[in-house]
Amino acid sequence: GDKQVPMSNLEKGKFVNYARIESNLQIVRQRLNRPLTLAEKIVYGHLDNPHEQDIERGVSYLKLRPDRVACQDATAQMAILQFMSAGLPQTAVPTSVHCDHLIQAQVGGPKDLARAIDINKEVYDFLATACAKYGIGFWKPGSGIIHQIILENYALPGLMMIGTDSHTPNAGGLGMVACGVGGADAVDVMAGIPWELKAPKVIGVYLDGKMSGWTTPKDVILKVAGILTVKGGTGAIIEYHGPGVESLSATGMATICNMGAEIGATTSLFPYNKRMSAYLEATGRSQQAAYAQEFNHNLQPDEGSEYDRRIEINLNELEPHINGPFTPDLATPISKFAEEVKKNNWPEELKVGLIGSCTNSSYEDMSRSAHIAQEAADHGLKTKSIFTITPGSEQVRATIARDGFVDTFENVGGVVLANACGPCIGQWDRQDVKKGEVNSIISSYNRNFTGRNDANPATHAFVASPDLVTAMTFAGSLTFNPLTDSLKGADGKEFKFSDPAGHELPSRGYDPGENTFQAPPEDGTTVNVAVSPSSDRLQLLTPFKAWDGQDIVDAPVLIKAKGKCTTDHISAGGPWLKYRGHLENISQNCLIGAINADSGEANKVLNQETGDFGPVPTVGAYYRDKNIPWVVVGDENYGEGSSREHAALEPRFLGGRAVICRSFARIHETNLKKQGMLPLWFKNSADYDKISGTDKVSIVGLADFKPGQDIKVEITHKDGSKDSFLTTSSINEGQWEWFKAGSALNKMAAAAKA
Ligand code: MIC
Ligand code: SF4
Repeated sequence: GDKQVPMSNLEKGKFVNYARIESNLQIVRQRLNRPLTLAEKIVYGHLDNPHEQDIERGVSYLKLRPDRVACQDATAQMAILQFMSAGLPQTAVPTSVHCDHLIQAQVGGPKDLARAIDINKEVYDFLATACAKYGIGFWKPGSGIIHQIILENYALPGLMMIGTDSHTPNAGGLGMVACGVGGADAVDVMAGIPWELKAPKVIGVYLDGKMSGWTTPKDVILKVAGILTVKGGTGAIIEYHGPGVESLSATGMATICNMGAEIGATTSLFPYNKRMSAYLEATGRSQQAAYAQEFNHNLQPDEGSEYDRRIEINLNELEPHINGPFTPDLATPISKFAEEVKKNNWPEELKVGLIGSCTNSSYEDMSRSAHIAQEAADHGLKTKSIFTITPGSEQVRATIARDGFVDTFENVGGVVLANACGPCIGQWDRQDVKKGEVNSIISSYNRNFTGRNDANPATHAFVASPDLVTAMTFAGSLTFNPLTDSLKGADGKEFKFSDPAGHELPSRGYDPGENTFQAPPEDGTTVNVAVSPSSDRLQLLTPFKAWDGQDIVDAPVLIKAKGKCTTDHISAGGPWLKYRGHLENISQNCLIGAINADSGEANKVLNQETGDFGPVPTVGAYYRDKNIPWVVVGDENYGEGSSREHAALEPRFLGGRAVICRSFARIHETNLKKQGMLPLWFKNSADYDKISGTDKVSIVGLADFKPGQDIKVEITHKDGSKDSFLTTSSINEGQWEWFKAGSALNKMAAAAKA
């Protein structure tokens, strides 16, 4: 029925639209005439035009109408700057902004937060006023990490959300199709334009058995990451199902969905169940839980629906895993880990254990870690490694403070950091080791790319469940296996940890803590959004130049990147986050982490005009100022990781025109297209070896290009000899228009004028 159930307790007059899903599915079912997976039901339930939309998994581009948009502070600045250029009075769908990425961990929660509010005042003011003006809910610094706040307040079964952060899929723990996107995609939806997504394939993960002991939901995804690898989920939604699902809490399911980002999945999803309704009720949404129950037929996969690939995991047999170093898909079961540490010469001493982050900071996670810490304390132990705890939200922080877990952590030497991303995104003033010193850390976070947490490329970062992280900090060693090994208590007696136990939900209910939400005023039209021309943090955007209709001729290869080139390599986090609203300034970090395939070095490339070597951004800007277009060459899964569109905006700003790779990560490929860059795929992957950083390339036949066609690339080597190869692309008609206009935003502006 057309019930009026609010989408959240914070937004007036916005209602859950299950009726649209129902009617869309009636149409789609008639057309497809086959059983549908859960992912398909929700995705097709949000089609803009269910009658005419082509629907072929892995092939068609779908036009979708998401229910909401979420942005975090490090990506919202660029998204809002772009939205401002669209000149609209309000966002077309409910939107929220979350201040979480810009808070550096130094000494502990309250002091770090106060310092961040001071240092980032200009940016927070900009975001707060823009949110008020455009009708966006604003979550102040200290409120918590975007994905935790979304789960607590906005995520709902069957709805669809896009978010300018790659871990947006966290909301799949409540049965929502939630996808990470670049800012420009978010702007489309905020401006009332449908969101475009290649119809996802669906990978089914069948969970059998029951979770117990030291095994946690985190281990499900660590295992899946080992199976699928960092690019195995590309273009697919991962749909979990089977009897094992019942043994997972909603927040545990969220952990699994969150880290689907690490395997490139479009999103991950669980069918609606009792554990979800329990979480909805605990977070003040009984009405929504009841409505979802009524709608349950559309929140489960159809009997007989088919997956593009099927994986089976028996939870009875699943061991805890530790993944890493340097990549989240290097999965090792705990029983083999000590052996691997020795074999690979990974530094055995564990310097730091970090729990929390958007992946693992639920009440349940914290209660299990506190249980482990208390047991160690009962044996008179303090942690041997540094131990940090980041609560995911103010609500989790207040609740674990009330219930005594904060005391437990602090008693054993733990430091409770601000409710924010902190060390997860390199916002960490780490003092215990020097840059360049080889060392190991382990976290309950999700990614562990080189240099991510502390900007030290010699740090070996591992990821595991909060349970393992907590236990290992008491041993101070990577070779400790709490399932089998003992520790010596203060009394000299050996003891073994018992199985961790925790609480899915707080028995006394959540304590909301401080109110950190700013609702937009009824009418924001008179609010003034200020961007100072002299600011080094914020800069209004200047439109990129439209394409001149000519081929790209003799463009130097700025860098041929070797191996893993994530968005952390292309646009690093940590200290650079402060320039996320200032394109010119942040462009100084463009590709500085990428490894030059010709030399094996980072941030040193040949300037083909002068013959000198220089930093990547300097050489890029040199070419730009001489009107010389340039290109980047990359390997597999280029742009893996973050949704940050800066990784596409920066090369474009510095005069880049194309990126030629063996393969791309989904969000980054779209971000490049949006900003008027050409993402081209080597048709024959071996052609990567034909090209070097001393070559010039011409991209030919562009004037006659039609989507679907190959694009020819001609190379001139340094010695004058020539080569050529073909590239493919996933550019469709609409996206080709973006390239021609110079960017998607230019195209939108032109359409608005017409
Ligand atoms: C990350 O985990 O890498 C981030 C920082 O949250 C990014 C977003 C960003 O770069 O601002 C992400 O995951 O998309
Ligand atoms: Fe923040 Fe880390 Fe989560 Fe990204 S992965 S949103 S940086 S906590």
